[in-house]
Amino acid sequence: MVEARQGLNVAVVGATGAVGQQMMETLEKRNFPIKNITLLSSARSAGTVLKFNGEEIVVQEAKPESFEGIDIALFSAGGSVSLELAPEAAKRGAIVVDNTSAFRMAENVPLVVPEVNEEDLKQHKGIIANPNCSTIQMVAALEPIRKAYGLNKLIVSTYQAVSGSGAAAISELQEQTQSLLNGEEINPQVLPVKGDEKHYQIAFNVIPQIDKFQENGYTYEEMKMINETKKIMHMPELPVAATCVRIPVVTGHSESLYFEVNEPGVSAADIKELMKTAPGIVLQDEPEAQVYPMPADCVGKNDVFVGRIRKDLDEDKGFHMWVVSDNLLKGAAWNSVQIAESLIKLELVTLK
Ligand code: NAP
Ligand code: 3JN
Repeated sequence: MVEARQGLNVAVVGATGAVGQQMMETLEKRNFPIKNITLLSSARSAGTVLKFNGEEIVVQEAKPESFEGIDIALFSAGGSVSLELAPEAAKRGAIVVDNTSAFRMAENVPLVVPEVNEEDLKQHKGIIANPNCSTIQMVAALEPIRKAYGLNKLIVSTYQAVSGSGAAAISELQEQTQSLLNGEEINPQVLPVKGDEKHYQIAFNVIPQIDKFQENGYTYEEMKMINETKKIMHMPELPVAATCVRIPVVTGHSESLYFEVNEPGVSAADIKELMKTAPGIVLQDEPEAQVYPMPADCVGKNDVFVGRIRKDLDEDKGFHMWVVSDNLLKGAAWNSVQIAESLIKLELVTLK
C-alpha cells in the first residue's frame, strides 16, 4: 500500500494479468488521484511484488474482505471472479468497473464508453461494465456519425490481435512463429479458445473464430459486439451483424465497418469532417499519400484511429470505414480508467 496525496482508494483485481498491467500503467500515466492502491490476484500470484509509481507493492489474494475501504475497484480477472467478488466489493461501498462480460447485459448495470454514453454512469448501482474491446472502438467511431446523420444498419468484420486472448496467446504466437521459421513442428494449445475442443495454428494463419460458438452459428465475441452496441447506443432495434477473426498480430484490433446513415446525400467528405473533431478519434485518411490506420502504429496510444472512409458505390446511405485501436488500452485499461475519471468529474465519487 502506498500513502499518497488526496485521492481514492483503488483496487486492481487481476493486477498480474495482461489487462491488469496496462491498468496500472494507465493509472500512473494519467496521474490518477490515488490515496492507496491495492493489487489483487489469485492465490497463485499472491506475494508477487509489483511496482506502482516507483513503490514496491505486494500482490494479495482477492477475497471479499479485500474491498473494505476501497472506493473504486477495477476488475479484469475473468467473468467467474467478477461474478463472485464484484457484488462483494459493491456491498462494501466500492464502485466496481468490470472488464468482463459477466454483468454487461444486466439491466441495472451501465455499459459505458465515455465518448458515447457517459451520462449512463449516473444510473449505476455499484457495478459499471466496461464493454468488449471490439465494441468499444467501433461505437466510439460511430457515435459522431449517429449524432449527425442517424444510423440504420451496421455490418462489421474484425481483425483481432492475439493479446485480446491474454498472455498465453501472445506467447503462443511468438513461439509458433519462431518454430515454423526454424522448420520445427508446432503444437497449438491456446487459440482459438483455451479449453475448447480443437486448437489451430495462429502464426502465418487467420482463424475465423473468437470465443465459443453459440446455437445461432455466431460466436460469443460476435454476439457481444451485436448486443453491447445496441445497449451502449440506446438503439435496441439497430440491425447489427459481426464476423470476428483472429490474426497473427500481437496488439491492435482492426475493423472493417459498413454502415448506413438515416439521411440521403451525405458524402464521404462529410463523414471525414465529423471525424476531425470527434472526441478520442484520430483521422488518418489520405489515400493519395497512402495514409491509413494500422495496428503497429496504434500500440501504446489511447485513441481510436479511423481511415479508408468511402461512400458505397450502390447504396447512397452506405459507407465503409476502417477502424484501429490498441485493444488493451481503449479496448480495456484506458476505457476503465476513463470511466473512473468520469466518476470523479460527475461527482459520483468523492476524493478523500
Ligand atoms: P490474463 O493475462 O490471463 O490475466 C488474468 C488475471 O486474472 C491474472 O492477474 C490472474 O492472477 C487473475 N486471476 C485469475 N484467477 C483469479 C482468481 N480466482 N482470483 C483473483 N484473480 C484471478 O488475462 P487478461 O488478458 O488480463 O484478461 C483478464 C480478463 O479481462 C479476461 O478474462 C476478460 O474477462 C477481461 N478482458 C476484457 C477485455 C475487453 O474486451 N474489455 C479484453 C481482454 C480481457 P494470477 O496471476 O494469480 O493467475
Ligand atoms: O479476444 C479478444 O480480442 C477480446 C476478448 C475479450 C475477452 C476474453 C475473455 C473473456 C472477454 C471480454 O471482455 O469480452 C471475456 C469475457 O467475456 O469476460
